[in-house]
Amino acid sequence: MRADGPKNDLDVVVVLDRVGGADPPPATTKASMDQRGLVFIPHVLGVQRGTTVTFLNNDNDEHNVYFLDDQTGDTLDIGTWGQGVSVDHTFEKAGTIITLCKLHLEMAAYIVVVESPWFVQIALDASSRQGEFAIENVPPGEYELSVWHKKLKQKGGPAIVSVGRGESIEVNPIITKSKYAKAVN
Ligand SMILES: [Cu+2]
Repeated sequence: MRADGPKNDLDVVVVLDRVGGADPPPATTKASMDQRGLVFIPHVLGVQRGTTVTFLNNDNDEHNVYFLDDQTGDTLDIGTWGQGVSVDHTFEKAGTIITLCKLHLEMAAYIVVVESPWFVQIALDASSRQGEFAIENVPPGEYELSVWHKKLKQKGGPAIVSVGRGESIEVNPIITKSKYAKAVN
C-alpha cells in the first residue's frame, strides 16, 4: 500500500466490509487508549462497532476525555479523572470519533469505528510511505476494501475483492490527497 501526502500522518486502518450476505459477527475484543505524557496512545485506534475501549490515565495530571463525531459534529464528554484511573466507553455507532481532552488542547486521537471484524491497523513506513497489511480468517465472499486515513482518501474509492476458501489474495490500494483521489489508476 502506498500513500502520498503529509509525512507525519502514518497511521491507517484497512477494512474489509462484506458485500451482501449475513451481518458480520459482533465485536468480542476489548481495546484500550492510554493517556501518557500528555498524549493519547495510540494516535489512531481501529475498533469494531460494539467494542468497549478502556481509557487509562497514566499521568500525574488529570485528563478529560471527550468525543467529537467527525460526521455529525456531536460531542460527548465522558469525564475527567486522575492518575491510575480508567473509564470504559462502548462505541455503538460506526464512524470516525475524534478524541480530545478539555484540559490539554494539544491532545487528540482518532477512533475509527467500523462495522466489520475484518480490519487491520498499520503504520506506513516514514521514508517509503508504504506499508504491508494482512487480514486473516476472512470467510469466503465479496468484500469492499477501504483504507481510512485522517487526511488522505483512497484512490478510486473502495476496491471490490473476492475472497476464496483457503486462498490468499493481494490488493495494493493507494491513498492520496483528496483532490486526486477520484482518478483511478
Ligand atoms: Cu489531558
